[in-house]
Amino acid sequence: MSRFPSLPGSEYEEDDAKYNMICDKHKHLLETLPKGSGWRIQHLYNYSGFWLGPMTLKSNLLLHTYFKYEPTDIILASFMKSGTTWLKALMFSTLNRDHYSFSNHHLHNNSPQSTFPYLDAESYPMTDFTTFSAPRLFATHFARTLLPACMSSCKFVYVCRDPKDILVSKWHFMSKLRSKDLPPLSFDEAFELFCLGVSEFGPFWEHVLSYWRASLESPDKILFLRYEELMKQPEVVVRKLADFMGKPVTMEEEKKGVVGEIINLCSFENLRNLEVNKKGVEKFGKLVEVEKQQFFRKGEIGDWKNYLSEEMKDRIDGIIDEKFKGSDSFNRDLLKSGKQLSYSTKQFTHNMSMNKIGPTISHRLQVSMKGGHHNVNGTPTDFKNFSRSVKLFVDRMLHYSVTHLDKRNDPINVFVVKFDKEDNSASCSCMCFMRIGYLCRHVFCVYRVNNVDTIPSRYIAERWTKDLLPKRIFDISNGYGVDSTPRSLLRFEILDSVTECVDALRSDDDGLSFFATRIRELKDHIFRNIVSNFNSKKCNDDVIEDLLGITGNVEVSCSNPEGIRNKGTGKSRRIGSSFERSAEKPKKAPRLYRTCFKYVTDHDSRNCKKKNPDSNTST
Ligand code: PAP
Repeated sequence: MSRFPSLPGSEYEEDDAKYNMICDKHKHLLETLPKGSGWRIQHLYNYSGFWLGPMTLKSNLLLHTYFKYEPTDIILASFMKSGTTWLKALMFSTLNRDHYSFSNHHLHNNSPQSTFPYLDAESYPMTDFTTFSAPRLFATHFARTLLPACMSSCKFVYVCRDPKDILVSKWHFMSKLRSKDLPPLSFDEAFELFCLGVSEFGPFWEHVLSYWRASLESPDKILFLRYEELMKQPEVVVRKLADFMGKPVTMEEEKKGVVGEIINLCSFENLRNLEVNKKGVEKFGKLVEVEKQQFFRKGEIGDWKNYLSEEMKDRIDGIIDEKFKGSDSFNRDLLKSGKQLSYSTKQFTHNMSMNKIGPTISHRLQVSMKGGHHNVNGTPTDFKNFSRSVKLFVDRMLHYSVTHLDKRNDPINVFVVKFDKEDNSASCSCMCFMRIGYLCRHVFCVYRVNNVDTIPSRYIAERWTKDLLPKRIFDISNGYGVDSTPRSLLRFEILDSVTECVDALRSDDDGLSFFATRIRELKDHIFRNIVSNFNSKKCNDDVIEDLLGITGNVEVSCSNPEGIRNKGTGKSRRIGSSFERSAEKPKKAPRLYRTCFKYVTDHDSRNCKKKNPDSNTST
């Protein structure tokens, strides 16, 4: 394993230290990761669920440490032998169509592989990509989950191909590159390895699904293309690519036939016959060299028929069906173009009509589901909306509007609850669970409607439950001002034990019912044998003695508490309580009566003696 020596204090010292750490990690991984048979070299290593060769594993570590992505980057992602060379040529010539004339094009003298770099072949020190102008193009065979998560803001073009053709193409390619020290790899062995998923950058299905799942998160960031679709309708795909890369084909260009020029330039026949692609080698990193002509073999759909028996075909198809079962809408449609509508597609249309979406929208959704909007003259926004709807469908999410009413039944607010019937998960637009960790009542409304009577375990906030915190926190001695008499301590101990048991058995129905039975038995026993004896012995006197600490035959007299003397007044007056004071009749404030011109509280103008001297005599 080559390490990178650096002079102490040099400006690269820190980087070199990082690189040496990567080397150590790489060495450790090679020693510890599960191994499988390689197609080109002896071993592949299973790293995070994907099979990689030792050098690609190292490139992956380097990528995570040194690659600085730009949000404008566009990445061509593919499983090996899915049409990367073709797509490289198409993407490069579509994006740079203003820079080169088609009669004297860059691709006439440079191979498609050299047009933009592979991220998987990077070695140390990594190429400086900062000089590339935006949008930068890169290619990778790494599954989406092996790329840095932050790259989710970049755009991805994912090209996929019938796995049976991939198997055949890859076997030919790898056989040519296979180390001379190893025995040749037979097609049967390659088939077996492919079916087991042991294949560079594989398993194939996990690779496809990694991008498919990412596309559900951000449908507008990943463009799915099929090799077969490209063969049948190249002009549609080129327009789609141009749109996606932010350089749509203009009317003027359409008139000039630019799309046709791009397709001809990148066609299999044209590229294969260019001198530049016939001779010489393509370098991948420092160690791998591939003859350029190896990238152009047959370029056909269905070459597998010449290699696979009926049984082999069924086995691969069965694996694909099985692996993509949970992703119905993706399913085989993405892999097989031009076939009859699959059962899942029909089911999809049916579901859409059940959801009161008419056949037109339903058809549009189908089209977008297959990765295109060309049949419906849709704009990119339409496409985005369709994809979103597809996502909703694919997610199997049911949407409920929960209306919040006031006392007069007027709506105050409407919340949208998304509910997944499969696993009873739900999310509400009020984000209550996200914010404070409790399910809101809107979700409970939906649960009630759907007869969900247990809260899914993921929503049970375990962080505050007693059994997860250190036991000593709940020790009675930590309580503030608690009664610590032996009897009280015993009572606490009993309650704690019961709570602990209930907490521990929280999600174990059998355990809970066992515990409930035992507790019931114990309770019956206590009430039958202990409490009844205890009660019969007790009389009023015992209770009084218990409460007041005196025997029942002592006379008990109670009197009101004595008043507190007012300091210094000498008067034996109790200070009234606030209640007594408020109950007292408030004294009237004296007022000046203009009739008698006195400050008085006992009369007013109606019964003033001065005004009415006889008032005393009147009744
Ligand atoms: P890679 O993964 O090594 O980069 P990749 O370019 O993805 O290889 O796939 C090579 C396949 O694409 C070959 O298929 P085959 O073995 O079945 O023939 C190759 O012939 C085919 N191919 C290359 N360029 C083109 C093209 N311009 N048009 C159609 N197919 C092409």
